[in-house]
Amino acid sequence: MNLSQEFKKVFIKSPTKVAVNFADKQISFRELDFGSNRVANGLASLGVKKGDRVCLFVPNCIEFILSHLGVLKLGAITVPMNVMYKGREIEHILSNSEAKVLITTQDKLSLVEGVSSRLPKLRQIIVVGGTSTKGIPYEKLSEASTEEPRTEIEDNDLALICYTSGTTGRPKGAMLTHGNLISNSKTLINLWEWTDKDVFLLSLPMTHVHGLGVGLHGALLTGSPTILMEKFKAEDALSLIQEFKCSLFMGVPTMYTRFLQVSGGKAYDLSCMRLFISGSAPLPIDTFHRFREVFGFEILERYGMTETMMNTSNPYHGKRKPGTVGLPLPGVQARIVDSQWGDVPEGETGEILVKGPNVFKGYWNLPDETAQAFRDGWLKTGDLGKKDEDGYISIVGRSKDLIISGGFNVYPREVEEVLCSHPHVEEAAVIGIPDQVRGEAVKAYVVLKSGEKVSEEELITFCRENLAIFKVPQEVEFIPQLPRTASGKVIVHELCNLATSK
Ligand code: MLC
Ligand code: AMP
Repeated sequence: MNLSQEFKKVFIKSPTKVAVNFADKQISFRELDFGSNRVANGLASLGVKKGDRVCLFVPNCIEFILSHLGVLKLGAITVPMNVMYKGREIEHILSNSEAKVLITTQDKLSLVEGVSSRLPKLRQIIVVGGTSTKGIPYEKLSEASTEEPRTEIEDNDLALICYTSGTTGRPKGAMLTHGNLISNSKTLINLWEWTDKDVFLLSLPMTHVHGLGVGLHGALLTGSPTILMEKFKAEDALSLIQEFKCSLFMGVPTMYTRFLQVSGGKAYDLSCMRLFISGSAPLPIDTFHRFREVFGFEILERYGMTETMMNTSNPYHGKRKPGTVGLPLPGVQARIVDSQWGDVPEGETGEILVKGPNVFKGYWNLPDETAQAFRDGWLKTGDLGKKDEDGYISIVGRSKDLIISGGFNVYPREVEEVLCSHPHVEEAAVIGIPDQVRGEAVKAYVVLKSGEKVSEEELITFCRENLAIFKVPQEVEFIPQLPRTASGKVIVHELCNLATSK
């Protein structure tokens, strides 16, 4: 069983039906099938083989989908890369994944060229759109044959490597197999009663598992048309729902906050909608209630992570409890344990562990980190949760050092490393502070080298040059020294107290 075979069953059932609508372009399921065969054959002619990594550094567009499907058909592995990433981040992902081919857009070429001399494994750069004479134009791929490639691909073969969880300062590549992705998608499709009658609005970036694994794959496995947006904008999303009679939407909590900020939002006719789903970050209870008041829908909240796809979901028919992420998905086991590895009683907080066919194979090329992520076959999520009397799980915090801003993960260590690479910075510590719209924002405490001077703006600009925008500190505060324990560890809660006392 592999994703391409599973998609194919749908493609041949409704070949002429619109599969994706993007801006003024439409593509049918047959065109997706044939177009992705062309990409696969084009990539094969460049030497891409089963198991090779192909990095997609492209915003949401039809070429992204064709490229991803083409990569899968060859048995190669898609490495999606957030288009907000800057040189340092790009270099790490391309280098660590040893990607053979990079597919990108013309406006990203200068960023890529800045690092490509240090990437000996990167053989080809394919450029979508534009008129650049650099790289291979994407159109060249679409000149290849439409014949279906013949590759043996098994459940346990890798389909995706998604970079996440840089607790060590550098993101790690989570390896997801065809089996992981198919089993999880099918479970969600059944649970959420997703069918080919649905029309799906996809505005999440397809460079993360929420947009790609849950969103796009779900639509392709059900045969429901996808109305694709390059980027989320609340007013545009509401207009598209109305225009295309969408029935299904998935978003991060920030998107729901933005919907509620649309003036005259109530005037949109959303009677075609069946289900609004939220995940990737905690949905504030107030947002759940206000969304019901204004738009008349109870948002269904679920919980997942890159390493596992989805773990729990509120029910489709039963009670959706705000502030909870619902029940473990069918086939997924979840435990909540204390530090002694014992299950905590109902209502008490512990770390959430998960086990099931959704759980990833490990971190690419990092056997030690992979081993540390598991214990006795259970994945340690680093999320702290508790169960109520009905078994619904609430996420109450995290034991891992993580900030989630707008649904994107920020690992303090990575930001601290960038700050410390500034010539005037002695040391830095980064924390998450509450943010009305994005849930959390990044704040940095910085100690300057003796006698040096640099302004908050200069450091923010420096971070903007080196980090994706969502990782850039919103505030930088200069302090004479960082609070530390006797053993030299930064006392994060003291910094948090300092931030809240402001
Ligand atoms: C955007 N900007 C941000 C930002 N996001 N700045 C700081 N933090 C962020 N998180 C910048 C933009 O570059 C822009 O800058 C300005 O803010 C306004 O951008 P916007 O797009 O209009 O922002 P906003 O309305 O706040 O919406 C942001 C968003 C985006 C929600 C569309 O954050 C987003 O796409 N999030 C999705 C994250 C996601 O898919 N996560 C899934 C991970 S998988 P300027 O300078 O141009 O004005 C996972 C597993 C699971 O977690 O369970 O799903
Ligand atoms: P990522 O590594 O980007 O996949 O992010 C995964 C993390 O996002 C999880 O470990 C949780 O901390 C968080 N997360 C995902 N969904 C939810 C949710 N519904 N509520 C709270 N946190 C969530």
